Amino acid sequence: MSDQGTMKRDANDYLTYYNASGKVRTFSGIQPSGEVHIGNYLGAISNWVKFLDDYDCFFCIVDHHATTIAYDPARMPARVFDAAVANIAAGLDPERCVIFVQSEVPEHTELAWVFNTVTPFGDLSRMTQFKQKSQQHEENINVGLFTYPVLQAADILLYKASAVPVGEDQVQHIELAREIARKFNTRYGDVFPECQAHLTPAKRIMGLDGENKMSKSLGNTIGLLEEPESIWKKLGPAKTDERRKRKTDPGVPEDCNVYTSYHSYFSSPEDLSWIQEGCTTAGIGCLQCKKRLFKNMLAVLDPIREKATGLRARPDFVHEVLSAGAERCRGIAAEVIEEARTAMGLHRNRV
Ligand code: AQP
Repeated sequence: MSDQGTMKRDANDYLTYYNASGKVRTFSGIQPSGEVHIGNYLGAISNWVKFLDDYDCFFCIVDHHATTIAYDPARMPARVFDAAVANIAAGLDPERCVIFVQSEVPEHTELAWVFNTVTPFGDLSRMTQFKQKSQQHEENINVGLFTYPVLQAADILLYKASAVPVGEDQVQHIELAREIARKFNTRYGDVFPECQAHLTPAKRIMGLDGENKMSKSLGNTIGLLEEPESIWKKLGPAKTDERRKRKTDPGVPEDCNVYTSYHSYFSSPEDLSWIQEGCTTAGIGCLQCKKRLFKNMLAVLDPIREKATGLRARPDFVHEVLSAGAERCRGIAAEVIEEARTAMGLHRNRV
């Protein structure tokens, strides 16, 4: 079945792809590089769920991306499965979106090669994530780490996705993907849309250390599916406003990571006012404040964890979702890669 839609400029003059039903495509991905955490959830996955009604949605477990850092091959299948479980449990209804694994659609890597040939080396060298990851993984600065954003551009544009809901750390990559599409289109004709990043208010959730972005690889996370006792063990010692050395010292909620990164997104406006009043007058202590956060977090996380437990008991269902997703994607990918090859003259003239 052909998936052909149309390309038009949107209200902001970005070249946009509309599928055969007139819907804009969404693509986003998550690396199976560790436990899915509340930063991933608040910054990205919860936003993906909001796209389900109005967009043609594609969500990918990007395993090729995860191989750019050292990993244990024996654990990768379980990580991919866990990522699928966490995302479905968090609200990615397989009836309303496509969920699949990147390496099961080989055209991602073919398109990445094509995009390598239109991506300026200088642009890639300016990518902040490459600089950070090179420092974190000094012993393994591989070319894949450097060309990571090119593969990411291929992931998105292989489905002609225009809307890309991500956390703030990925905005630079999405802007580069748009430039790559423009470079390709200028050289070979309009094949790819000019994708745009979509952020949530929780675009950069800080880790429990209060110093770095919450990151799977930094050990500063609260897992989306983590058991309550384990979450509480982490929240108890979590850094708060340094002014509050004693319970009688007033504090400033805006200078407290527990308030800005977690309460802001898990707690009700009434609870936020209660903290504002209690913290600034030293009417409540940090422990009381954290206990309220813990209760509010569990109200959101308990149903997700319970759903995940149900999914783990039905592994065949999860694998069927991923297999069906890959099949759907391979159909679209074959058409788009053929369009790109033709535009580039990569076909034989048969007589
Ligand atoms: N702390 C965060 N706040 C808001 N959004 C975040 N995202 C990640 N961390 C935060 C967003 O989650 C989506 C999936 O991320 P990813 O797992 O593919 O990549 P990542 O950004 O590399 O995630 P991590 O946790 O930081 O992993 P490691 O440590 O392996 O590098 C993306 O949309 C991302 O923006």
